[in-house]
Amino acid sequence: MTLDPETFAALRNQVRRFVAERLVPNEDRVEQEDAVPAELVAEMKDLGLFGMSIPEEYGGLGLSMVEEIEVCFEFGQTAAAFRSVFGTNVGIGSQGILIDGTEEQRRTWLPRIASGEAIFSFALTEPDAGSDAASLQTSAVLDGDAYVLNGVKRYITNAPRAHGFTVMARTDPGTPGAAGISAFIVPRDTPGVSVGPPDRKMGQRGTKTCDVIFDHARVPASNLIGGQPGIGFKTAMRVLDRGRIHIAALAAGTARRLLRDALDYAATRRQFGQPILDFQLIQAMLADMQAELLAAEAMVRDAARRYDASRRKPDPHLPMVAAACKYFATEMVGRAADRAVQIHGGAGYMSEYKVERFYRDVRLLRLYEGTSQILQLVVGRGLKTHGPVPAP
Ligand code: COS
Repeated sequence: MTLDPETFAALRNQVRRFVAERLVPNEDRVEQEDAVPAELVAEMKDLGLFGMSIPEEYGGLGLSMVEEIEVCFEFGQTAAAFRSVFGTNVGIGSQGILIDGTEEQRRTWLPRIASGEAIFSFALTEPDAGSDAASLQTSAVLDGDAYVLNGVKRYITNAPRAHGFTVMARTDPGTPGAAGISAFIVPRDTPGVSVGPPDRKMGQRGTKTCDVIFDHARVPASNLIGGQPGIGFKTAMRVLDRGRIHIAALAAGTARRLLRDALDYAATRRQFGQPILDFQLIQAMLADMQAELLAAEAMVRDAARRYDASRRKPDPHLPMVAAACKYFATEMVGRAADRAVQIHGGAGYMSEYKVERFYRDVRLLRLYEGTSQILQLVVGRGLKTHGPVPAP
């Protein structure tokens, strides 16, 4: 789905104003309180952000990927916690249901996810299954008309406030690896489902992650995503292909903010009798930030176009495109944050300057939804199987 250009331009301008006028001024508050203020969450719901990727027929805004990444570019320009409030609803929490769910599952869950009434999380990672997702051990055993889930999921974003989870679990203990895995919709109020204490993290204050524990949790068999066991790993991988483009856009957005902050600082900070912006070694760092930012934005836009096209005609190169895009953009924003701190000098190490916070916040982008090394592997394997990604 794509909005008409005028409607989308209006939405993007609204988001841009919301970020500049409502979110940026509240960044310090989020850092201090380790929470996103409730009134801002309500405003995000009113803007329709929780359902931006969900088709209109299920109550969402129905943005295409090409449109969604433009919203991500805007949200990247403020503290990561704001996007995280609705990030799992838009991405990894809902997309399994949309991509592979039955029509009944979509109609039951997507409208609540789109409105923000239900917060949904994606539960794949376990204590002993991170990058090697296909080795997950959470079990789901069929017992009459229900599956009984047992296991622990780790570092699950938005789990402390979630109303439901898409959970990958092993339905066939005799089949190791990906083929024995199925995906389920698990409401938080299912007896036997509990969450651990919030994790303490390096950065991204205001975002929430924790363990999710399944102790003989009975889930109706009708909550098996797609109604078919054994396809859950592929569902998870498709969800992550999409999520990786979304995260890449976020990384590019944050690099834009870092460039702005570094440029402003360099223009006002004076040393040796002149603004440090006049020094060529400072200009070189800014030029590298600018060049790499332009490359990442172009790459994300290309990946999003390919994603939308792949919805109409499957593209075997898409996992490589998504992986390469997240790999480049998230590594790029790591370099951008490092340069921004360097340009700030000693001030860049101090908490009152925003670059110190972004430096910690962006570190996560190279880890979640596929580490840089797993993404290299996806591209490398793809090259062996499918050859290079064709030119656009
Ligand atoms: N789309 C559709 N199907 C996919 C796919 C994709 N993007 N990627 C893999 N598959 C399919 C494969 O085609 C294979 O199917 P067949 O057995 O029918 O051929 C199956 O899934 C298993 O794939 P593969 O053999 O590549 O699995 P591996 O165990 O080797 O793992 C990696 C592949 C490492 C790439 C995967 O485990 C991964 O992405 N790990 C990172 C997990 C992650 O990002 N975690 C973050 C959690 S969210 S914060």
